[in-house]
Amino acid sequence: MKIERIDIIVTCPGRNFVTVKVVTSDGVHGLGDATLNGRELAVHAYLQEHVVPCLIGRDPRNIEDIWQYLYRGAYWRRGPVTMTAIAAIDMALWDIKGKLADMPVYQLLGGKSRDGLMVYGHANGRDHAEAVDAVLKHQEEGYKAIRVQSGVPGLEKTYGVGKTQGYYEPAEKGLPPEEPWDTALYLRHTPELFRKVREAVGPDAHLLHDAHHRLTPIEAAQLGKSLEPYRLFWIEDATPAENQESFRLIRQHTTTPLAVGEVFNAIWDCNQLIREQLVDYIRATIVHAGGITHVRRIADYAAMYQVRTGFHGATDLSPVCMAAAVNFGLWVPNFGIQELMPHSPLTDAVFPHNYRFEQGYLVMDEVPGLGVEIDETLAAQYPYERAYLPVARLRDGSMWNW
Ligand code: KDG
Ligand code: MG
Repeated sequence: MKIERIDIIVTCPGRNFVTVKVVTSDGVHGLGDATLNGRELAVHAYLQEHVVPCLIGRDPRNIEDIWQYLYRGAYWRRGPVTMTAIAAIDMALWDIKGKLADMPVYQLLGGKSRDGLMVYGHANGRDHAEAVDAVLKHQEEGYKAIRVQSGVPGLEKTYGVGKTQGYYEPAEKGLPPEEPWDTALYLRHTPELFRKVREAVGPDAHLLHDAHHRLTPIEAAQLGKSLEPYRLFWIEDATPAENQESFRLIRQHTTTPLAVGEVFNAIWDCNQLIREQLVDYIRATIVHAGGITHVRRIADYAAMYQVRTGFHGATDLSPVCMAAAVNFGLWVPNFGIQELMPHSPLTDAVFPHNYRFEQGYLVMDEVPGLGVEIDETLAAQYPYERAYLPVARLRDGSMWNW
């Protein structure tokens, strides 16, 4: 059996997605997500120019060898563009293997460890009252775990607060919008937000919060400490993790659990964080961290240190990635939680999939492969549109982490 053709499909049903379709000489095909928010066409070019020509004629069943070929063989290792391209091919090959075996990918990984993946939804509001309402609405919908983000008085825009309720999409068409940021205001208002939310939801709901890389380590420590009375499930991306050691300082000051890694692309990005147990949840995800083959290594390594998974699942991760995450999460022994930002109905129509939300969990049936397809005719009606994530600036105009 040989890889006969690889198509790279770019579509924008409301937001951009890049999808790889690997077609074999046996007529079986597999899909992989290759979407890198705001840098979509860089991955497209990497695949088109540097990956696809090398794979035609290879045996698609040799997933490990193809992974090593693309990683070691590039000489230039790691980086989000490379690892997203590798991930897309890897996902598609697992999809093919599942279809060949007539089994879901979770069966190939070792079978089910659980019936469903507990997910967290995104409650947000322009102010605390709106955020509390959104949390209660999520509870009614069956969510057991809810991430809470609120507007901060004095800041015209805040990370995580959508233009419309129920759907959050940070990327905007055109060039990157600029947003102001003020750490002092945020640190003052966030404990009050969680005091109100905990009071409204009662003791059972799992509450999460994303600091989105905005804080220095000592500020993150202050936030963690101030949120301890409200028993958060985690604080996410408390500080940028290029310097993995910086999490030690946060850890020394707070027992609020920590999650990090949605921008990681290799096991090396989390090596020290896991080994020194500086975090509780690792968010490196299938599309941006080298696919199922590599994320499995990260999860196994994390399991040795009682670090659990908490994969990224924002709207820029396509239903193809979500299908892979559901298969992975059904198997992985050290599963923690899965992020779920539902896609728009149009995106769901472009990518018909088997996974679904039931009573706070993501579940899927025993279908072959990843359990996701692409409607290419519909996808073709929505061509690529340039879009970027915003950038952040402090009050004095300095660039900050968005
Ligand atoms: O592309 C960036 C988004 O995926 C990111 O801003 C979303 O932080 C995010 C999250 O936790 O979902
Ligand atoms: Mg995040």
